[in-house]
Amino acid sequence: MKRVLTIQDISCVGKCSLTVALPIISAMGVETAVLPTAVLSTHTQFSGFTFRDLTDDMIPIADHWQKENLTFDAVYTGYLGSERQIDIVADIFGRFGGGETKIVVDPAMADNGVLYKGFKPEFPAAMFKLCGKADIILPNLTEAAFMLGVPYPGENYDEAYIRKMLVDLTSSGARVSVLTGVSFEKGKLGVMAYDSAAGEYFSYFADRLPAAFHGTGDIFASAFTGALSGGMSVEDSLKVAVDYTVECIRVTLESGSECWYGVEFEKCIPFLVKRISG
Ligand code: PXL
Repeated sequence: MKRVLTIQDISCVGKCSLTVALPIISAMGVETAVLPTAVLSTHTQFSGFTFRDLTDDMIPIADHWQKENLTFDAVYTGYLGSERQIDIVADIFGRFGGGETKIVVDPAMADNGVLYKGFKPEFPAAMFKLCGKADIILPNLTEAAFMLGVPYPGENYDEAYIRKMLVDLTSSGARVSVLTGVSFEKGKLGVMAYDSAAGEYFSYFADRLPAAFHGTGDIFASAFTGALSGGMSVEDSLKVAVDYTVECIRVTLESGSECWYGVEFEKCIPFLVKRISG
């Protein structure tokens, strides 16, 4: 059985990070080991959340796994709360990466042109360095702009702009860069990717639905990692992740019982399982 390690926080309520990665990757038939970086009562878009930092537990946990000779088919990181956690994650990549193990970094730290609450302006540069240790990185346009130190383009860009951004992202050292939430045509939304080893671009779009929900980036990254570690190509894994994310948004809109902090990804797990079964 394939085994993924995912490193991110537990937001007890909020339909993001580990409460999304665990069910999605497990449902895809991949064992999901977790390294929780912190426990929050909710994600940071709520006000008044509690925060228990688990940074000091990360190295002892990794030490134990090494003693047990555990290995992973992929290591996938999402929201990380501090530069110290980034340094520890880089160390963990060194211990468990290499060979056939795929490293996936979702630099979850910003959206809609702004950094999430609590991040200092220096944080994106540290995250960009971590991206350099990844096989595949999955930023949205805001995160890419922060890491590259360029203004957030909003909706004012064309394909040439995105291609350049993708190439610039691989200057970190990441082999494949993926930009999420890209649109070149009214009514369409999707992803564009660049494989720096092959010098090839790839894109995949779906119908844009009339709503945006928090947490869909984590759903996308989890479905992508599950598909990739299950043996699919990067391109096919991106298609699965786009299709699943769009289905989650569609079902949530249809249900009429939308909650502001997330989509009804749970209802769409049968769709996902069917989608990867061919
Ligand atoms: O969805 C990304 C995410 C993960 N974890 C925490 C967050 C957020 C986004 O706001 O606050 C704690």
